[in-house]
Amino acid sequence: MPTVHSVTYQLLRRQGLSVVFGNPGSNELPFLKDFPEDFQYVLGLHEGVVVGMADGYALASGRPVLVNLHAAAGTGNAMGALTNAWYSHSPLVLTAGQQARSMIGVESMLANVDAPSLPRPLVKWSYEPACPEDVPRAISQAIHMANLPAKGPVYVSIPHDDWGREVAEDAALVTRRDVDHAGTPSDEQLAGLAERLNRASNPVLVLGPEVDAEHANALAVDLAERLRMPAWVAPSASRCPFPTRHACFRGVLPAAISGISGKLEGHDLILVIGAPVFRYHQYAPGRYLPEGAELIHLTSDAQEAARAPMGDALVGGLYATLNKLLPALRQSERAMPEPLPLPQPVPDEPGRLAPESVFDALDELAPKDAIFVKESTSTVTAFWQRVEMRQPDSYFFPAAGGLGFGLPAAVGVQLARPERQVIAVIGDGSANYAISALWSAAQYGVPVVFIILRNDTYGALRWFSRMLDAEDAPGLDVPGLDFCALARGYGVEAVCTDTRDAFESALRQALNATKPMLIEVPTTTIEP
Ligand code: TPP
Repeated sequence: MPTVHSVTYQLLRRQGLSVVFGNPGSNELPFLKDFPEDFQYVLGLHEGVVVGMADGYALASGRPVLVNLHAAAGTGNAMGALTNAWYSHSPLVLTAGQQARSMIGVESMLANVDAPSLPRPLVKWSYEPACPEDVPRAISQAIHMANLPAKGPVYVSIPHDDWGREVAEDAALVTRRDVDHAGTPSDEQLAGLAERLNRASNPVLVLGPEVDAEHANALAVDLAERLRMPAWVAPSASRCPFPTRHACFRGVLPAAISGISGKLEGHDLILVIGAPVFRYHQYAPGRYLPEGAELIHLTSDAQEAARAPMGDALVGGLYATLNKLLPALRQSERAMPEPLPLPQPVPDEPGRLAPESVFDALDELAPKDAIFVKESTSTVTAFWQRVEMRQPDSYFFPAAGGLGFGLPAAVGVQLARPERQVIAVIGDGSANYAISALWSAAQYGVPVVFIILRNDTYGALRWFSRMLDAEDAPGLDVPGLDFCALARGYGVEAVCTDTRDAFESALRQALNATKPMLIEVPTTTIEP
């Protein structure tokens, strides 16, 4: 007779979830027992690292990924990382081991009391099967829920005495299911959309992470060229949806209400694709839209569409929608936007590089298809200005701003995309939240180049402290960290470089290496 264990592994294999990111405890051992040889277990030393690695893997592969956490304590440790996975629409299938069924009620050690409530509201669906026989079906439901638009994390709690239970032959039917999404706008909806775009005299495009996730970047370029309109990246960018040296590219919009309407002043139609409207951050109230502008929002996320405070929305598959829309658009005769000027070099200081100088070196030396995982909050603008990104999946930044994403996500992205070099650019503040990801990189031989920008401070918070008139706030500096020592402690080779020449030569060496390397760079502070 098949068991919960055998049918579940059959299901995971059939659905392509054969890489398991986890950190085990006793509740999880019956699931991990007889771990099949065609599966890979990737151990993270903290659940924030486990979810961060899985998040990177899911974002870079576009596929659901299995995570195995330890009961309530493990789930709790994972929650910070889940904020990013939730906002990046990462299809994570989180499972957590539960106490044996008969021991949950008495709240024995490791009982996850009210398990389905624990990860809410950072999951799309959360469940503990009512009986052992329902476990494979529940995991199947979790996989399909995670992967249907809008994608996102889901959670299943599984009592550890369920795995050995026998199930009926028909339980295996669940392993052979395909559940697909098919949603494009109707011909009338498309004609209406095309009419509004064709009629606009000065339209502007705002692109979000879903464009990159759907690999609709080239369609976005066609659209910008067809209507000869500037293309902005939506605020709080977690991915790069548009080639950054294209003439239409304008950069990332500021994450403030007044800042956005200021930048979009003069446009009569704002077309937002694959982003929330909008993901604000700084409190700078003002008008949502510039005078005379209307806004149209295309997204696959019904919640994003419904919660926007302005504009009309069309909910559907972005790739399919753009593909059908483009032939209905007239070629505009407006002048093409002028390309942005390239920024000037910035001089280094003795013993400290300017972050701009680090980015210029990266732009020159990194492979043209490198993938950047970025988590240095004060250098976001400088990075987008200086490092050219051309292809889909070239940039990942924590989608909820939750630090501790960068180091582990870089490991997960590199595992998912071994054919492209991953370069992690991480601040010295950010690096500490999930530093043990270095151990996973070393143990699994994942050749990420880690660059730590050491400005000895929480740079972005220093800037915020001036904005919020709180410059005397304590706890904003992080002196005395030695990342080379930390990296070596976790088994990663490391070097500290304080001149541009030394950095370039370390970078060349790291790019040629077949194992991870960390480069610590003392840097000056800059404005975000
Ligand atoms: N804790 C978490 C988990 N996430 C956060 N975003 C913060 C705290 C608040 N925070 C935002 S930016 C920042 C902090 C602590 C500073 C990050 O410093 P660093 O990585 O050195 O980058 P820099 O701003 O100096 O470029």
